[in-house]
Order: sequence, then C-alpha cells, then structure tokens
Amino acid sequence: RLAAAADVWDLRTIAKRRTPTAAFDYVDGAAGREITATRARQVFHSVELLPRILHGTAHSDLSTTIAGAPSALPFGIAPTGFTRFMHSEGEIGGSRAAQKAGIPFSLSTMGTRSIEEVAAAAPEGRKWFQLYLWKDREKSKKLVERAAAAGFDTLLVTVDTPVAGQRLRDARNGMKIPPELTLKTVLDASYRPEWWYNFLTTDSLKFASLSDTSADLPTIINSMFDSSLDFEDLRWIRELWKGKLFVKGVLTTEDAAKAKAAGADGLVVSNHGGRQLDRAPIAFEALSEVRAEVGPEMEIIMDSGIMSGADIVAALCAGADFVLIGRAYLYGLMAGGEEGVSRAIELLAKEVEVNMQLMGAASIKDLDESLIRRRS
Ligand code: HOC
Repeated sequence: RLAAAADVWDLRTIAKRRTPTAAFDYVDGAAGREITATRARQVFHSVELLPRILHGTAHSDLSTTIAGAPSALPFGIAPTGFTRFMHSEGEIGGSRAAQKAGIPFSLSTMGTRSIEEVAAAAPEGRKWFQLYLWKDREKSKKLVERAAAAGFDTLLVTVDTPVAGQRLRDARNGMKIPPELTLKTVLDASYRPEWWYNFLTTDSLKFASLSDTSADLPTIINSMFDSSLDFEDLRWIRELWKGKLFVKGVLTTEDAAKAKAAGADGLVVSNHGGRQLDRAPIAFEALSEVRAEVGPEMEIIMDSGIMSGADIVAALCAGADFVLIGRAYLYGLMAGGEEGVSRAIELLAKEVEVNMQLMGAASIKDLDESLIRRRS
C-alpha cells in the first residue's frame, strides 16, 4: 500500500486511517483557527516555477552541504515531539530512514527516545539536536553535553515557544501525553488494530522525559520550560555548544539580526508549522527579507508548510539553503513506520529531481529567485 502512495498527501490519507484521532490530529492540527498553517501551504500554490527549454541539463544533482557537512538531499527531518505516539517506531524509524537517505535527522527535546538510543540506531547518520530551555538550566546543559558526546553535529535552539500554542483540536480531543486509556481512546484505537498492536508491543509505554502522569500538552510544557527566555540565554547556549548552532523560529528581520549578533551560525525561518502563534507570518514569505538582512553567508533553513518537492524547490529558490520536513515525514511514519518515512523521503526527492530537470537546474546552487515568479 505504501508503494501505491504517489505523494505525501496519499501518505496522509493512509496515516489518517491507521492512527487514532488524537495522535493524527496532534500532527495534522495547528494553533487557533489554523490560519497560519493553512496559509503556509497555500502560499506555495501561488509560486510559479519557471521552466527552461532546451537547457541541455541531462541530470540534476540533489546533494548539498548544510551546517558544515554534506546531505544527499536538500532537506532533512525536523524535530517533532512525542513521535512514538504516532507510531511505535518513532525516532528510531525516523533516524534510520534519514540515515539510509543520507540526510540529517533532528531529535526533539520532547522526543520519545533518548539521545543515546537515536545515536545507536543511526550511527552513520547525521544527527541534530533540538533544544527547549528548561526552567532548570542544568537540565538543558546536560542535554547539550549528551548530544555533543553522542556525535550530534548541530543544535537547533527553538525560540518560538515561550508557552505552548493553543491547539484547539488537541483540546477538543482531550489529548493527553502519555495517552490516557479511556473508553473513548480505546474505542478509537480499536478501529486501528495495527497502531494498537504496535503501541502495546513497544518496549515501554512511557514517554522519555515525561512523568507517568497523563497531562495535556500546555500543562506539561508550561511546567517544564522557561517562558522568560531571552537573548542572554541564547548567548549562554552559544557558549556551551561548540558545534553549529541554528536559532529556530525566526520570522522577522529584527530577530534575525539579533540572533546573528548573539553568535548563531544559522537560522531556521519557521512558524513552527503554524502550531504556535496563529496569524504569525508565513515562513516562505519571510525568507527573502531575512536573507537580505543577514547576507549571503549565513545559512538559512526553512520549515512550515512543506508537502511536496515543488514546495522544497520554491523555498530553495526564495533564499533557503535547506528545508526541514515535519508533518510530511510524520504522515509517512504514521502510514508505515520507518518504511513510510523512507517512502515520504523518496517521493519528495523524486519530485525535487523532476522539478529541477524541468527547470534546467543542474545543482541546488542553481536554484535562485530567477527561477520563480510570485503570482499576486
Ligand atoms: C514550549 C514547547 O514541537 C509541537 C512540538 C512540541 C511543542 C512543545 C512546545 O507539538 O509542535
């Protein structure tokens, strides 16, 4: 069935069938009325990719470098929380698929496998660690040290989450982490026997870094993380982490300039998939002004709204050096574990390749503003 999925939307359809509502909606949903999340996808529909004819480019090379090391494709896997809630293979499946494809895998602070487990699952793969700042600074420090010791080469410091966004689908579903076994959740899961089987046969039903007590996301998040985070904290993390450091969640030129001044090597232009501030600007639209602000040398990664290879190509043309996929890979994971993630990567890579060939782009460096047009 996975082989029959012709694009990420098809994987989403399979994922929806196979995953309990609360887990699917946690991934698929966003903050508030989901205005930002919806626009983030729609904006790509108004970008024209310009074809070139008789360009003599027989092959397109999809490889690139990001954060000082190679990646076989111009996209990697974004950090996502509670990933074993989507499929029991969780971060192990995701990191193995990324390793196989030769692209970076990002582990979230809210991951459901430890830094060391992911390092053991994908020893040859590039691994990035995403940091939220704990109220107890020692916890953040220890995580950063463990990530460095385990060979993670890049730190993504997420800064758009002083508090949890208001995710209305989660509220309506009564979503709790770890999942609560109520009549409603058991019934819902019973329609998805595979998920249920996977869930019960995982080695542990507990989720890393969390207590045994089920709670809703805002309660968990707001009790763990520091909402008073400021640029001083960023400078402190910069001193702790010797590898590449990207500040994730930048959408304005002012913040881009400040992050650069605080010592960031790069930025992730992102609205957190529309999951934090509904009505926040659209990452794709912020790209060109952020690029103009920080100059050509600073690396910019973009995420939010990516559902196809054409979206990836558009983002690269608009000023991103690299793209992260969040939901797009999670749909694959929910549809079929590691194999599903591999299928998502394969589909996106093929779409990037075909688009580049039709646009006459021989390499990722060839993708620039001259190859897109924004319809008003
Ligand atoms: C304050 C931290 O990234 C998501 C994840 C986890 C959110 C944690 C918020 O659901 O978007």
